[in-house]
Amino acid sequence: LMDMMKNLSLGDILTGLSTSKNQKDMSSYKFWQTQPVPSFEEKGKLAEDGPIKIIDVDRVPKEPSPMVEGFEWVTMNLQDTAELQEVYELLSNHYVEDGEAMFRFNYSASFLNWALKAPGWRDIWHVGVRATASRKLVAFISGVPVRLRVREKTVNSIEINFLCVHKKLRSKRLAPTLIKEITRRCYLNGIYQAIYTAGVILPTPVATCRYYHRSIDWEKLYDVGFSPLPHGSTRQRQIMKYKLPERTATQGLRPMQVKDVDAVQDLLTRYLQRSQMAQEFSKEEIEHWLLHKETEGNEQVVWSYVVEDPSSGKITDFFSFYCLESTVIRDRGNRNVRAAYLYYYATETAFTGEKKELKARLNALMKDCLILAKKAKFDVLNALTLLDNPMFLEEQKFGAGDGQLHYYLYNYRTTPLLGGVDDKNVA
Ligand code: MYA
Repeated sequence: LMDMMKNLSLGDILTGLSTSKNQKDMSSYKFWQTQPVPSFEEKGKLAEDGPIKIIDVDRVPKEPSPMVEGFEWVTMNLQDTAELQEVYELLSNHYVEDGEAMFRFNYSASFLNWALKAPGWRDIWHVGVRATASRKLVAFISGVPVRLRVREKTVNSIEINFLCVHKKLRSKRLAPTLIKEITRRCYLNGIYQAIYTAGVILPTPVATCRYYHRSIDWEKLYDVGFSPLPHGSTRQRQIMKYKLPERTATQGLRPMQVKDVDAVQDLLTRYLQRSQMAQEFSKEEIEHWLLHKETEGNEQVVWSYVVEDPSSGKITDFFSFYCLESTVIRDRGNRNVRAAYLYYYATETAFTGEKKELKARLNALMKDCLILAKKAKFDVLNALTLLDNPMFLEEQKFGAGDGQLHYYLYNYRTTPLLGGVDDKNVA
């Protein structure tokens, strides 16, 4: 979801969170009403958690449904840098934009390589559509397998992402065709559930979060039209407001290394137990998702830091962020907003301290996180209203964005995890 800053208070967000205005009626979702997802009315109420439909694999088609005349299905080979580059180009020109078409996500090829080749990845879940004559890639959808815990049950699922149709082929019902094709490929391979997020309302979110933005280079964000100049403030005052110390303050803070994988897995697993829905990470996944691999041509995508207790040598905290730039559309790609997205974090204080101490610890860690993001030349740090984020968003001068991110489950029923931003509902 692409998002811009808006002057909203956390209170506004809390009250507006679960009411989605302008929601279409179920009968107008011609595609989604045919799919195993809860209707808006049902919202997963009154039923026990579990699959909506039991899939009989023998009845799943062995071949894809026919593609529109002039186009054909392909399985992308992302080991081939030329094909990775094609996916990059499709997305950089046609992927998600904000509502006013000022910015568009510019996921780097290194990012796609990271996100699409997570442990357990298979090329069959990198589905493309090419124009038969020109061979041009015009649409894409992808998935990577995840073990997802929803409340107390673990669901073997796929995380669907990067659904994209070329701008010239929009509104031709290609998106449902892509969704059906990746579903077929999952069913044939023993995966019957999926998780995905979107900025649009579909039947039916299990949770909804809002983006918050913490300016690091306010002047640049203002110049490209990302941040407003609040009424009554001045440029100078805004710059001062977001000034950060030169150096981090937490004792024992250092970049995460391979040797920390076990400790971070243990800490994060315990920390995520506090949320109703979260991924379950293997050691291999912790290493993949949190540690940058120095290889030729691979730009850094993820930054992770741990706090090692100087006396015991124990890892007591960690935090991470990843890089996702956005193109400033009116600049014809000359300028980017270089955004860091707050990713996973955890702290022992959640288990040992009072809420007050947890809040203080998180604020200290996030302040250091901002300092490190600034050092890595980011313009802004983005975070969602999930985990314990509401405990530090305001104190660390994050401002509310104007969009929401909705979380969906496919072929799985559970009562909504909605309920307010300090519910720590999703992770
Ligand atoms: S979210 C990011 C989505 N991508 C973008 O926003 C990029 C820019 N936009 C585009 O490329 C196109 O506009 C897209 C739609 C491709 C989004 N998720 O082909 P159409 C429904 C699901 O005529 P187009 C992400 O990647 C819409 O309500 N459905 O429309 C997660 C309508 O259905 P209905 C969506 O504009 C994706 C139908 O599509 C979305 O040309 C998770 C219209 O189709 C959306 N974001 O193309 C996918 N947007 O008639 C689901 C619109 O019912 C995965 N629609 O209203 C499900 C699990 C599958 C695996 C299961 C395994 C077990």
